[in-house]
Amino acid sequence: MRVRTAASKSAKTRAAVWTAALFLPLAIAHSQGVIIPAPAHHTPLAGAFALSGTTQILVPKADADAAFAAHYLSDLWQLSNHINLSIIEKAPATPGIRFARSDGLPPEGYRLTVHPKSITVEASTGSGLFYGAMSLWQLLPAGASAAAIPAQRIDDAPRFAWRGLMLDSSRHFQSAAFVRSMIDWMARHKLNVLHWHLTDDQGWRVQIRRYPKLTSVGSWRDEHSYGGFYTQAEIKDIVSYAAERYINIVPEIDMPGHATAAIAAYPELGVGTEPLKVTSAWGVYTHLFNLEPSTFTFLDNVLDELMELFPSRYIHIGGDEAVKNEWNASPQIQARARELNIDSAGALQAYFTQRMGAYLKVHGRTLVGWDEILVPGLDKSAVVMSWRGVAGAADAARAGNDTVLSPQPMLYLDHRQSALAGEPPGRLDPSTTRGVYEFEAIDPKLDSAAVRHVLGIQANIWTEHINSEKRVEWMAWPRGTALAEVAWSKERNWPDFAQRLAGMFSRYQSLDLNYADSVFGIESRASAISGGARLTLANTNEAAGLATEIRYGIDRDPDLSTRRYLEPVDVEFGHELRAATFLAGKQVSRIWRQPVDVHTAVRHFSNDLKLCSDNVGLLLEPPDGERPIALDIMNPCWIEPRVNLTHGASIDARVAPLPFRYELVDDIKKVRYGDAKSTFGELEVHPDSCASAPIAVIPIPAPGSSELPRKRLPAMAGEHNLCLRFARPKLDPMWGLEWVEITE
Ligand code: TNX
Repeated sequence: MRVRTAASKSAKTRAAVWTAALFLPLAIAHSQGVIIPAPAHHTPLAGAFALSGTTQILVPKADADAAFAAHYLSDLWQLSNHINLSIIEKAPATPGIRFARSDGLPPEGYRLTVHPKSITVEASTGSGLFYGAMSLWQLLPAGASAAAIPAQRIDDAPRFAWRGLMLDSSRHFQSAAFVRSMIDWMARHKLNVLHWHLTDDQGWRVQIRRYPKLTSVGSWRDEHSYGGFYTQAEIKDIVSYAAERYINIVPEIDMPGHATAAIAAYPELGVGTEPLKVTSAWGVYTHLFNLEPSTFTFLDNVLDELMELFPSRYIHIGGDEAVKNEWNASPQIQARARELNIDSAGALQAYFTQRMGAYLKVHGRTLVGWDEILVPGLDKSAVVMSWRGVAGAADAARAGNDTVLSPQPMLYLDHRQSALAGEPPGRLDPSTTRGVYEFEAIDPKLDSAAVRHVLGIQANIWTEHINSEKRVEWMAWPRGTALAEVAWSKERNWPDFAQRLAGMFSRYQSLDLNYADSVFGIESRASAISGGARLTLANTNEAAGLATEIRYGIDRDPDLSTRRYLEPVDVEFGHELRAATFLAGKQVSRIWRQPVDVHTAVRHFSNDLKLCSDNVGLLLEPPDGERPIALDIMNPCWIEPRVNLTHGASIDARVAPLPFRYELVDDIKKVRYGDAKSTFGELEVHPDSCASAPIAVIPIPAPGSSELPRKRLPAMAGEHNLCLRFARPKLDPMWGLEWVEITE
């Protein structure tokens, strides 16, 4: 027996826990049902409908929308349940599913009635029929080829008209096929706006016939080794694919800032005299479009082609982070400002916004911009997308402008979604699924007139750190699932949502979505025992209040028959602890594994350490693909807490070079470098405070990832927090601490 429990809980506690677990299924039967987003009204009825592979779907004759919804549903069931229902236009003899038009139901709304002898989806619009179908899809448990669907009536309509996700295809490029798959996932969640961030400093991604260099030059970086763009044919195809699924694509051409790729292609658009390259670092650049009439002509021409491609009423012109250094320093811009009688760079941007808004308006379109566009005098027709928190939205709504909330960090899906090991790279400060779920869009201080200006909410997938399509999926779902519920449903109930999410996870699996299971992830701590490690496991705060249980096995996968985790588990060296989270008898996390060896209890990874500061926290992957490193790029420095140095100690560490690819404008002055004494730099160990004299300075032996030679730390009375930081010769690379191990 390799499992020893560290302490024994009383039989009474155990019995209580088990009783709670046994009663759980009853609680589910009384919940709001299974559908995400939760429908507005849900009424259980008597009996059940027996759905199986022979059930037929009846659609009204010549109703293309109904036929599309029916086919979409049947295709989905084919994928998630391996059943193939036939679609017919003549009433069947056997009980079936029926799509029907019903006037008077709200736009996008639907009624779904399950009777023992029939299922009916009714709506007045195509979108309503489609959403009814998406709800019906979820009534069949994933994987089941037949089920008794409880009779019920659902009357549903969305809370918000704008239920959006933003995809950044500039920083990293996704294939057209991936964008279509993303659209499908949005449609399944009744999300209806895809805000497509198509241009930025790091790449121009939309073909413009009139300006071929925007893509031949502007969509490639690093000497043409990274890039891509969407042809107009691909875009048209994606736009109509989205429209069929009731998703409007709002394209964004960012201006006057985030414009480096365009200026690299056509230098005459820029302010400076130096030629620019499409940038391959992240951050905020000072390159802005200039204010020449020819530049406005260029932008108008680009918008002309954009409007041809995107029928959307809303066109996004960015407007964010337009740092005015270049405008302020340029004699031409200043001369132009005098001509226009404009006395500040801020007012120049307002003029710019107004100019573009007027052009869009003439063409029957509405300007959308990030909250920087909200300055006195902004045209009332402009839509303000608040991202620097939520104040921009409240101010816009009060000013009489429509607004969409997409505040960072809550709805910023480039943040990692938990502090668990195993999250892919991203911004460090976690934005959890629960955090998204608990986001409240309506400021209670807004009066009803202002509330009417809140169009809805949106989560943004910025992709600086999301370099693959699989990772886009991981970052998008299930946070997008939580967003969908907040955008659609008025009621909110986290435990109930978490329960329904478990069912959704099965659908994700059956459709091969690389979703994150962080909500139900397992945190662990290890301490040393003789011959092994004692592992303490817990679910994260997100699961607090949910009836989750962790089950585990040693050298075997956990399942309902393996032990439930109730107290720390001792594992001998050479063996592996495997654990997973279960909710109501269903495994809801992937299997977490901890092989136990002499390092398990003593090795601390960057993610487990405290950072010395919190300026620009990122989780970054070293070029050799080792596990991501958590750090503040302004000050890469970690704290190993409470090390007993009474008898001295040994320190081992592994370090990795991380490319420094950040444009920080003036803040770069605050980054320390050039303080190294050896070729590649040194790891410094400071006791108690980073300002103290180092007790060890360990030269880095090689330019790549490496384990440092072991070093002795001198004896000092008592426990000390150790500050670990690097001296480095140059800005790039910066060193990351992968792990540290301190032993007596
Ligand atoms: C700020 S949000 C930006 C983006 C970055 C993002 C990273 C906004 C309107 N501008 O350019 O990608 O932060 O989280």
